[in-house]
Parts: sequence; structure tokens; C-alpha cells
Amino acid sequence: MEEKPQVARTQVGIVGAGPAGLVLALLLRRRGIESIVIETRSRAYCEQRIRAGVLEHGTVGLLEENGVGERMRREGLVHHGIYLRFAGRSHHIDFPALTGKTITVYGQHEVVKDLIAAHVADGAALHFEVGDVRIEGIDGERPVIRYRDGSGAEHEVACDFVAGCDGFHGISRDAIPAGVLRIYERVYPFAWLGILSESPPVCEELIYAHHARGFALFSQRSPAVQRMYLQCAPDEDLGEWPDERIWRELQRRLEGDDAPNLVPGAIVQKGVTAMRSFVVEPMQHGRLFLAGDAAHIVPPTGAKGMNLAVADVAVLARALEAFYGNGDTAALDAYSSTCLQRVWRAERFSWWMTSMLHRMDADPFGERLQLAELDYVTSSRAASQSLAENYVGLPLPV
Ligand code: FAS
Ligand code: PHB
Repeated sequence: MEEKPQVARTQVGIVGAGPAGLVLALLLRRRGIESIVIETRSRAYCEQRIRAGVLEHGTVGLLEENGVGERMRREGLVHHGIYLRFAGRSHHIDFPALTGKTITVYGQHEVVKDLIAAHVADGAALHFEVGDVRIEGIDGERPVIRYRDGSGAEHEVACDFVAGCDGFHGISRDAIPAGVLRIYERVYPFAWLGILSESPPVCEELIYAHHARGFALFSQRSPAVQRMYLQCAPDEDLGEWPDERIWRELQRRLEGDDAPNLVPGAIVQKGVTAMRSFVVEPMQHGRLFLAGDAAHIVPPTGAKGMNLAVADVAVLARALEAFYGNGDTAALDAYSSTCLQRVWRAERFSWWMTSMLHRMDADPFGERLQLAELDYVTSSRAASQSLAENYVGLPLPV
């Protein structure tokens, strides 16, 4: 006999409990709009997954305005700029002087912890470790999310709308009929070998280092934990990178006149992150709205990924508020075009930072162009202001 699903009803069904899904659920709760979040991974996995580290000025404000900024304010590191390092010297980009704004360094996994804690404290619906997730009926007015819970029991969530917040490897895009989506993609011929180390900061702010051996990034998580990256091959074998080799290579890519002081420590996490630019258009179909990595990916050189996810759902929450408030669908109909304007600006900036800073094989002319670009950006107020206004975050879509 066919199993009868356990049926639930909500206004917005959210697939994925990463920054996009959790921030959307938070913003909807603050507007009195009900949602159910479903997530394939465990709570512990989501809270320990090390990813982004930089919060744009607008992201910080949004989290604070919605009551989840207290620990971020206490533990986050407010930074007033970044360093671009090339030809053996570091050059500071002063964000307050150029934009009047700052950024905050606070791990994505910490943001996720704060969002889940708020979700639980509010008694909101959030189901971890689900499986066999399917999205149906998005071309009608009653879309449905089907899934199996940890015990294998079938569930059905009847929604008004579905938000596909399930990241690059999720299933939401596949719920859109073939032939509807246009894909724009660029895969880079390198990756990042990232580490988390128990060691002191290399510098008081982030260093983006251009070097003949390859790019390196010196970021932070706290005064005692650092996040650093080395440009590597896309298929890099982590087994070839014992700790000693990583520290030696990080030091080599810092070399120069005023070489900062790199103090090694225990490496507590290692991983290789692929680099790609990716956008699907449109970001909506029927009653399904894609947000965050489900719709777009940027190379992390611009520190945009998580911030773009937050900007998408800020647009979607406002549009859903207009719909439930007075039946106005204009903002919902314009969701994709509103988000894509900011998405493509972030894609451009992330591509530009990546192209300027990474070693491209056997391209001496290209390397000279990179050094000219870096020299111009660090000596022209107009050029450095352009970098700064993109880095601290362009205004959230109105
Ligand atoms: P996420 O991928 O964070 O979340 C999607 C969620 O959906 C996940 O929890 C997943 O388990 C869940 N899910 C997937 N399929 C599902 C299904 N079928 N049903 C239910 N749930 C499902 N960005 C930066 O700005 N700086 C960085 O340094 C940086 N480093 C990164 C390193 C790595 C290894 C990766 C993969 C990404 C990195 N990013 C970085 C980008 C990253 O931060 C993303 O932009 C950000 O996580 C986007 O958030 P979401 O859109 O919520 O997607
Ligand atoms: C990080 O801290 O993980 C980080 C910071 C800046 C980037 C990318 C990653 O551009």
C-alpha cells in the first residue's frame, strides 16, 4: 500500500540552510511570514563548515537590524582596509577614507551558528538531515516540496512559494523545465589551497599577495586563528602538501622589502576550493526563486559569495512582504532582474580581482599588465576608490 506522506502547509518553503536559506527565513519571520526550512546535512555539519570570512558593510547592518548581530559585534574583527602586496611591497587600501565604510571579518560558519540559534529560539521550523528532496508544481499556485526525514518517512510541504537556497550542488535549478535557464560560466585554471591555523595574524588586516609563484591570501578568524590560501592547481593533491611545505610556500609568497612576520602554528583544517564564475538567468520560474550559490558562483577573491546570497534574499523577502501585504506582485516579478544587476557587478569585480592577482602560466605580457594594474590601483585615488566601494559592498538593491 502506498505510504501516505505527513502533510504540512506553509507560506514559503525554503530548500537549504546555508546563509541564503537561513537569512531568508529570518527576514520572513521578522515580517510575520511563515516558512519551513529543510536541509540535507546535520546541524553540526552546517555549523562547522568553514567557508567565507568577510562580511560586507550591508550584510553586517542587515544581521544587526534583524537581531542576530550581537556575537558578531563582540567577536567579529572590524577591518578598515586590505593590503595589496606585489613586487615585494604592501600597499594599503583605506576603506573609510575612500568609502566611509568598513568590513567585518567573521567566519561564515559563525554566522550560520547565530542564524540557527535565532531560528531555534524563535521556535521556527527547520528540519536537518532530510533526503530525497523534490520540488513540484512550481508552474501552478500550489508548489510542493517532498522529502524524507531521517527515519525515511515521506513528507509533503504545500507552499505558496519555494526558495531554492540549496547551493551550487543542490536540486532547485533542476526543478526548472529544460530550456528555460541560460547558463554563463567561466572555470579558472587554478584553485585555492586553504588552511585554518592556530597562529597569530600575519598583519592587522588582510593581505592579497601577487607573486611569481602564485597568489596568496592572508586572512583571519580571530587573534589566535588564521585563514590563509595559496593558489594551486585545480587538481592539487593535498597529500603533497605537508604543513612544513605550506608554511614555506606562504613565506615565499610574502617575501620582499617589508615582508610581514609569518609565525607558523598548528594547521587544523586543509582543503582545496575550485574557482569558477557561474550565473543562471533567470533566477526565478513560476513560484520558484533561486538565491545565493544555487543561482551564481564567484571566485572568492572578491569575498562576495556569501554577501551576494544575503543580498538576493533581502530582495526576495521585501518582494514577498509586498505580495502578502497587499497582493502586489511587481517586486516578485522583477526579482531576477533586480538581483542580477548586482550579481553581475559582483561577478565582474570578483573576476577582475582574480585576473589581477593570480599567476597565469606562460604569460609574461599578462604578468606585466597585472603589475601595471596593481601599480595603478595603489597609486590612483579613483582606481583605489573603485576597488574599495566594490569590496565594502555596493548598496543593497532597493
Ligand atoms: P550554501 O552552499 O552555503 O548552502 C546551501 C545549503 O543547502 C547547504 O547547507 C547544503 O547542505 C544544502 N543543500 C544542498 N542540497 C540540498 C537539498 N537537495 N535539499 C536540502 N538542502 C540542500 N565565499 C566568500 O565570500 N569567501 C570565501 O572565502 C569563500 N570560500 C568558500 C569555500 C568553499 C569550499 C565553498 C564551497 C564556498 C566558498 N565561498 C566563499 C562561497 C560561499 O561562502 C557561498 O557563497 C555561500 O555559502 C552561499 O550561501 P548559500 O547560497 O546559502 O549556499
Ligand atoms: C576568508 O577569510 O576566508 C576570505 C577572505 C577574503 C576573501 C576570501 C576568503 O577574498
